Amino acid sequence: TLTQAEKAAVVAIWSKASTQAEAIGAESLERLFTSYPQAKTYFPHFDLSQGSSQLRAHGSKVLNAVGEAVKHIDDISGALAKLSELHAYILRVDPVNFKLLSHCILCTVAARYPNDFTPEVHAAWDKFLSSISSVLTEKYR
Ligand code: ZNH
Repeated sequence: TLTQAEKAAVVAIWSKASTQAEAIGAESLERLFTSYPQAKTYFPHFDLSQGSSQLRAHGSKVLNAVGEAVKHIDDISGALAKLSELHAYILRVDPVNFKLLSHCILCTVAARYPNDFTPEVHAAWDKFLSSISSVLTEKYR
């Protein structure tokens, strides 16, 4: 679980990033599909070219879910319960991909807010994104 200081670091960056949710989400997905093309196999029905409307719409959904987790930082598993079921029972995304996407979100946020992205903030976001990934993969069997 996150310490008070880590929670504060996550909330502080989110207060800036939330206004850019769609752009950050789309860029994170672009980084994911460019660096790890195997992740594209989950989106055969999407136009994944850079800046496509589907990429932006999906990026926005993913980052808004991250925002829900920030809002309910003391109950991430409650906040994302429905999404957890979707990913475990219906989408069946290989859990490896959650680490890759988390890494891409981290890079995107770091690139946008370089001055805010201290080692402590980096560590806090890394831990926070890991918690989200754990929640989204906890119902797998
Ligand atoms: Zn996921 C979907 C979130 C990861 C794949 N997602 C989704 C959604 C959301 C999310 C919000 C929407 C839902 C509805 O609509 O209801 N994810 C998320 C998050 C994360 C994720 C937060 C982390 C961080 N995913 C992921 C991964 C993958 C995925 C890693 C792979 C690679 N998702 C997915 C898919 C889908 C989703 C495929 C479906 C899409 C469509 O639309 O079709």
